[in-house]
Amino acid sequence: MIYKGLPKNFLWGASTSAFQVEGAYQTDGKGLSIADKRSFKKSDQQLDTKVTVDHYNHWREDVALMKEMGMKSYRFSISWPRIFPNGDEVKPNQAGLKFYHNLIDSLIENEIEPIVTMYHFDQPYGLIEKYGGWVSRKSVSDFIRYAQCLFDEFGSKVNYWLTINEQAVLVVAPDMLGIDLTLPDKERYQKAFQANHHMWIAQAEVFKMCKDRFPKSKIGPAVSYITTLPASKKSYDLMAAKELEDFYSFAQMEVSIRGEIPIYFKNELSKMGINIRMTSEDEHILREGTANYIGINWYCTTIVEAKVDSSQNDFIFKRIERVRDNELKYTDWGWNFDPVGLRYGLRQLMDRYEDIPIVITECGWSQEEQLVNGKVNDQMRIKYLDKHIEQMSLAIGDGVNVISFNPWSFIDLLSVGDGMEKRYGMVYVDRSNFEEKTMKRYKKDSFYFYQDVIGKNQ
Ligand code: BGP
Repeated sequence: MIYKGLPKNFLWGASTSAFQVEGAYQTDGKGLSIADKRSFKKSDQQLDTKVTVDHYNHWREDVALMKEMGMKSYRFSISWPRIFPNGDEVKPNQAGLKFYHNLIDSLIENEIEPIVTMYHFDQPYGLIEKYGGWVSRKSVSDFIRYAQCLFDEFGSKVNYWLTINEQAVLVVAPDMLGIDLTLPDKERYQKAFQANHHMWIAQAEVFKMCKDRFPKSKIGPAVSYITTLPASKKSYDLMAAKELEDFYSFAQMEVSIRGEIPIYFKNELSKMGINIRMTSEDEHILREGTANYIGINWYCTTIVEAKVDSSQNDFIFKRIERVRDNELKYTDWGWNFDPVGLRYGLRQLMDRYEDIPIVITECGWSQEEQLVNGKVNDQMRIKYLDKHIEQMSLAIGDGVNVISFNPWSFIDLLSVGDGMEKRYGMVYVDRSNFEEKTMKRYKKDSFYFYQDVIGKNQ
C-alpha cells in the first residue's frame, strides 16, 4: 500500500509505556509507582504490573522485532521509579539507568529513533506517601531533578523528548495521581486541578532546560486529543463539543505551545469554585518554557450533546452527554472507528499552531485475540491502521506537519483500564491475565501489513 504525499525520512514507529510492558516491578532497585499500586487493587480481576509482557528481560528480542518490522522510531517511556525509586533520592539508581542506556544504544545501533516519554502515569509512590504527589508543589522540583538526570544521561543520544503523557487523563481519573476517588466532587477536583497546575509548571521548566541545553532537540507533551463532534446541527450541541474539546485537549496544548492558560479554562475552574494556588512567578515560567513540537495520542472521535439542564450544572463534564453513533463501528470497550476525524483533528492543529511538528504518539485498535496455529488474523486492526494512515497522509497533503506515526502498540501490553484481554499490539505475546504461559512473541498479520507499509513508503 502506497500513501501519497508523505515526506522523506518520515518516522514510522510504534509505541509502548514502561509500566505496561516492562514487568520486573521490583527488579534492580526499582521502586513502586502509583500505576503499580493502582493495578494491585485489581490483581484478583486482571493482570497487574508485576510481570506484564516482561520486556525488561525480553528487550533484545523486542528490538530485533522492531528492526525486522522496519521501524524508524520507537516511542516508549522511562519508568520514573526505576531511576528514583522513592522519587526523592539524591542519587539515581544506576541499574535503572543502565537498562535504558542499553535499550537506547541498541535502538540507535538499529537506526531506530528513540522518542522518550519521561512520565507516563507512573509517579513514584514514595512521593505520594510523602507529600501527596502532584497535589503538592514539592513534586515540581522532584520532577525537574529527574528530568535533569535524564538529560545528563541521555541528552546526547535522544532527539525527541515527551514530558508528561496525557495530563488531562490524570485530571479526569485522579486516582492515577493518588487522589481519593471517594472525596466529594469539588474537593477531588480542587486537588486534581491543583496537581494539573503543578504539572504545567514542572513541564515548562523542563521544556526550558532542554531547549537551553540541547537546542537541536525536540521537546513537548503527549496530549490526549479526542476530536469532539456535535451530535446534531444545533448550535448548543456544537458549543458543547467545542467547550469539551477546548477544556480537555486544547487547554493542554495552549499552555504547552503558547505558554498561556486560556481564559475559558480559568472561567470553567471558577464556575466549579476551584481556586488554584499560584505564585507570582508562574505566568512568567509558563511563558518562558514552551514546547517545540507536540505529541498527540489520537484513537477516535467522541460525539456529544448538551444536556437539557446544562445551565444548571457548574461542572463541565456533567453539562455534556456522550452519545453513540450506531453507524460507526466500536471496539468492545466503546472506542469508535472514525478515521476522517483524525484528518479533521490534524487540520484543527494546523489552524491553531501552523507548522508545528506533530508526532502521532498513539493511535490504535483494541480487541480480544486468540493465537491460532501460531498466527493472529487481526484484520480489523489492519483496516484501522490503513484508514488512519490514509487520513494522516491526506492531512499531510493539506499542509499539516506530521513527522512521525507511532501506533499503540508495538506489542501486546497491559491495558490501563482492562488488563490483558484488551490487546493492541502488532506483536502477540503468549500470556493471559493470570497465566504467564511461554511469553513467546508472535507476529500478527498487522505486523506484516505495517512492515509492508514502512517498506513501500520511505
Ligand atoms: C492512553 C494511554 C496508554 C494506553 C491507551 C489505551 O490513554 O496513554 O497508556 O493505555 O490510552 O487505553 P487502555 O489501556 O485503557 O485501553
